[in-house]
Amino acid sequence: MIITKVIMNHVRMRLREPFHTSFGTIQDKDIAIIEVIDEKGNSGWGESVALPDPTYTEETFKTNWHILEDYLIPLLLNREISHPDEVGMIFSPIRRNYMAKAALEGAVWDLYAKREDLSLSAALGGTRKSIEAGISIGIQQSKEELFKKIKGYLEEGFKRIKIKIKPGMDVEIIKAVRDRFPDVPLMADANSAYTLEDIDLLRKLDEFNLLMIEQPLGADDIINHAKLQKAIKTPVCLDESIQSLDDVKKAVELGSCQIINIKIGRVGGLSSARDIHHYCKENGIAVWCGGMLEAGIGRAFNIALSSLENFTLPGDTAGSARYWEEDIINPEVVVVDGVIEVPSRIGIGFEPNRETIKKYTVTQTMYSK
Ligand code: OSB
Ligand code: MG
Repeated sequence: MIITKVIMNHVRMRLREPFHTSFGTIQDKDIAIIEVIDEKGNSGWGESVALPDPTYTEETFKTNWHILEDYLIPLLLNREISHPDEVGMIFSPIRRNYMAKAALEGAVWDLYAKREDLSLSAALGGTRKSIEAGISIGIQQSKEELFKKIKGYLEEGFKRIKIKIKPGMDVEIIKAVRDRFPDVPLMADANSAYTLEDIDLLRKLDEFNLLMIEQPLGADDIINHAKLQKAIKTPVCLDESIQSLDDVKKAVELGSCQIINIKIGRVGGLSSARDIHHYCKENGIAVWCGGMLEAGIGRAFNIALSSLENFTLPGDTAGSARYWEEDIINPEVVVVDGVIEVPSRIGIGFEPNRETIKKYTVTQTMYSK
C-alpha cells in the first residue's frame, strides 16, 4: 500500500469532569485525529494520546503535532509498505516521541486491516470476543465523593477499581476504601509520586489486598522498583517506566515488577505493544491495557489490543460516556455488565463520525508530496 495523503485534524474536546492525578489535572484535551489515505482512496484513522502538559511523559499534544508534521508524515508519504510492522523501521531515524509515532502507525494498522478485510483484533492475532473493563478514578475532593463514585461504577459492573494516590492521600484513603468495600478487586496508581525513601509507607499497603500498585516510583527508577518489589508483597505494575520492549526486558531481568500496563501510545505503537505482550506471555508477566483518556478512535485501538490472549487483567478502557458528552465514533463504546464487545467489523471496528470530528476541529491540515 502507498499512503498518498494524510489529513491531520486538531480536535479539541472537554472531558465531562476534570481528572486529578498526582501529576496534575486534565480536563481539556487537544487531540490530533489523523486520516491516512492510500492510492486506492481507502482511509485509515489514528489518534494522538499525549496530554496537554509534559507531566505524565515528556510528550505533549504540541510535540506530537510537530513531530508528525515535520518528520513522521514526510517519512511515510509515498512509501511502498506491505505491512504496518515496517513503519517502526521507517520512523527509526527519529528518536523516541513514542506517542507521535503510535498515532500515525495506528492509522496505518487500521488501513492495512481494512485492505485485508480483517478486524484490527484479527490482524493483531487477538482471540478474545469481549474484554473486561476496569475503571480508573481520579483523586476526589473527599472520601464520601470517592465512595459514591466507586459504588456507582460497581453498580455499572466494572470488574476492578483503580484509585489514584499521592503523598498525603494514600494509606488512609486505601484503608477507608477497603473497610467500605472489603472484597472489591482494588488497585492504586501513584503516577511516580514516591521515592525509595517512602518504602515504609508503601509497605503498609500490603495489608489491603491490592491487586497491584501501579508506578509508585519515578519513570527512570527501574532499579529502585526492583528493590521495592523485593521489600513489599503487593505486586508492582509498571506504567511510565515502560516505553519499549527493551525497557520491559530490563524490568523483567531485574525483577522490577510482576505486571505491566501496556499503553499503545507510550510504547510507540501497536507493533511494539504486541511484541511486549508476547514477551510478557513467555516470561510470566501479566499485562493489561492502560488508557490515556482517549477519544473513541484511541479507545478502539485499546479494545483491539486487549483482545490478545495475555491481557488477563481488566484494563482502563471504560465506555465513551465515562469521558465525553459525545464521542467521535459510531457506535460509541459501551460497557455492559463490565464487559466490552470486541467488534468484528473491519479495521478499528468503529466508524469515525466525520460530522462530530468536524464540530470539534480547530484546524485541519492536509499533507501530500
Ligand atoms: O496513569 O494510567 C495512568 C490517564 C492519563 C494519564 C495517565 C493515566 C491515566 C489514567 C486514566 O489512569 C485511564 C483512562 O481511563 O483512560
Ligand atoms: Mg498509570
